[in-house]
Amino acid sequence: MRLVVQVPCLNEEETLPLVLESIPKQIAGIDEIIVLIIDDGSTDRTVDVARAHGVTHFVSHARNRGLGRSFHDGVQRALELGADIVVNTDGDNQYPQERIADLVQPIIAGTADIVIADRQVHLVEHFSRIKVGLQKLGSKIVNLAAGTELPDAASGFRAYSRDSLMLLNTITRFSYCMETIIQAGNKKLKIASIPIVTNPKTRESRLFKSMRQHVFKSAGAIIRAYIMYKPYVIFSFLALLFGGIGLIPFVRWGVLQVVDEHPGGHLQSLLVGAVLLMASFLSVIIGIISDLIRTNRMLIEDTLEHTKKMRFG
Ligand SMILES: Nc1nc2c(ncn2[C@@H]2O[C@H](COP(=O)(O)OP(=O)(O)O)[C@@H](O)[C@H]2O)c(=O)[nH]1
Ligand SMILES: [Mg+2]
Repeated sequence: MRLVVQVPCLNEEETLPLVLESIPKQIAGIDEIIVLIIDDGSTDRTVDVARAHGVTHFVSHARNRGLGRSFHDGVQRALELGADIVVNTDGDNQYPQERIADLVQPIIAGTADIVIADRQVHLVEHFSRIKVGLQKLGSKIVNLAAGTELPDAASGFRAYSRDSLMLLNTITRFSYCMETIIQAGNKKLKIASIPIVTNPKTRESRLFKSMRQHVFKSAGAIIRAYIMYKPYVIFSFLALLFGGIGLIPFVRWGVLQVVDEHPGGHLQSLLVGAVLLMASFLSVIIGIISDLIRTNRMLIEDTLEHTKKMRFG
């Protein structure tokens, strides 16, 4: 079995040595461990530091392309290198690389396709109460969309089997974390979770400038993934909402036509009701169209899977 440990890096010269030193040199059940650095347009000595620590495999972006793209490109290279398992960890030494052996264990044993390290956010010292609450809420929504029961959806410390990587196609630039779970859940891959304790914080997150930005971006990613896999949920909700509210002024108008001494009035109710019912009708139509597009996407993904299998053997 060949394991590729990939580390996406944007200017990580300071912490990368800690990461590289803590990646195990040997793991039971694994014949070869390859470290792959994805240099996402670093302007510091990240690449030199990695070379000095014996890294020979690199994916290089001349310009910063973001974490989502870095993950994607890393996975392609890892598959080219013949990886049976790919582990992703961060360059800021946030995650305990010593635990990689435990992370890959369920995949070696064949009991999981993807293993996600649970940071146990309530134990992380520098996480505020609000941040812990938001992380848990985010995980709940992702679980709902994916049909999974994972405690920590935003964790980037994960192991993927080769087969699961053939099936996953991430497209959002910013956050592949939640997207991979929703895709994997909908494709009925088995996702396991193991508890870990994160290392002390080495620096501020560079992915998110503020908590508000984090919440908005995550919400956007979740809604998008939801629409992609379960469009009928969103659009039937909208159709029922508009329809329900629209019926009220409509019925009111109808009743008033019967009981009023001077029928023919109350056109405002009729107008508001008609507009809302039209919105409801449109939601149904858009729901049908997005469901058709979803079927199309499934076919394309099928083809993509075959192409990947042909390309990577
Ligand atoms: N912020 C940021 N990180 C990147 C980018 N490309 C790759 N990375 C790497 O992604 C990992 C996670 O970034 P980090 O700032 O620690 O975000 P956190 O997950 O919120 O702690 C680190 O290893 C970065 O070096 C990028 O464009 N922006
Ligand atoms: Mg970090």
